[in-house]
Amino acid sequence: MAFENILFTTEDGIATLTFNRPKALNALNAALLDELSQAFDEVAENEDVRVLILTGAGDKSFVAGADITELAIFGPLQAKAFAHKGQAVISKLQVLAIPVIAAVNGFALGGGNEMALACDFIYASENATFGLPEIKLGLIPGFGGTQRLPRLIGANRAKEMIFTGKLIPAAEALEIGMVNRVFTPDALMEEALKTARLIAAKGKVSLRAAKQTVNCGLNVDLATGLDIECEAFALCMASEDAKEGTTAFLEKRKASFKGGLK
Ligand code: CO8
Repeated sequence: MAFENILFTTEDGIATLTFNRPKALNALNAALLDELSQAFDEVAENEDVRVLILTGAGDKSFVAGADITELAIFGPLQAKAFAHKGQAVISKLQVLAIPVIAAVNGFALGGGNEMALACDFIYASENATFGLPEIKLGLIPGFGGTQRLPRLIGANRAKEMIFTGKLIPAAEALEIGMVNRVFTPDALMEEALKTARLIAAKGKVSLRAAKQTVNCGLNVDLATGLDIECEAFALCMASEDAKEGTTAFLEKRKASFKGGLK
């Protein structure tokens, strides 16, 4: 499938997916969501992709939300179907086995903020702005924001953002723990790539196990989470990567991970 609303490239095991409707501040319309779904399938099927970075085309916006020109004429049933569609695509993103970094380079509003929340962590440029402004449209977040934001920053802070629709700058997003790090606009992509390269050099099996274990653990009690960790740890031990990593340490050399189970 040729993409018209996103750019999708892969280099040295790092895939970069760029939302590409800059005239509409990269708003999410149905066509873009279909392309995203396809791209996430391609990432999931391609064993050579080790890390995915999401960003927005242009210097003004990551994603300014769902496309309001489409959304404004929905009846309740169409709205429900569209919310389901967006949630399904964003859930597909969240369950990707590989690490995903959001490089937020401007507005990350509504569905755009919700997309970033489903990534493993967010880097932001100094000019980034976050928010769930749906309440100002007489709506509520519909792409997972009422669920993922409270889990990340706490119910009280999430409610304040959702009830007021207030937009917050990158520095505040950093302070409340929504964003991991903030860079100058020029440095953002290079820093995201730097971290992606650092991650991509690690063992494939242990990376996947680490992501899955953290994500599964967030939805269960501590004892169950610790059991999940034990099982995943044991699985890692069976990998070539674990053999290489421990041997390299003992031989006082840098590990060279190739991935793959024995
Ligand atoms: N949808 C469609 N077009 C958009 C959107 C959007 N979300 N955001 C911006 N645009 C368009 C503008 O209409 C404008 O187009 P044009 O040049 O043709 O007039 C162009 O992008 C540039 O925007 P502005 O001129 O407004 O740029 P400013 O710098 O003045 O303002 C803002 C930038 C503050 C980002 C402003 O555009 C804005 O407030 N946008 C809307 C933000 C918003 O409310 N987002 C939430 C949308 S709702 C949502 O995401 C719900 C998700 C769940 C859906 C559930 C299914 C039903």
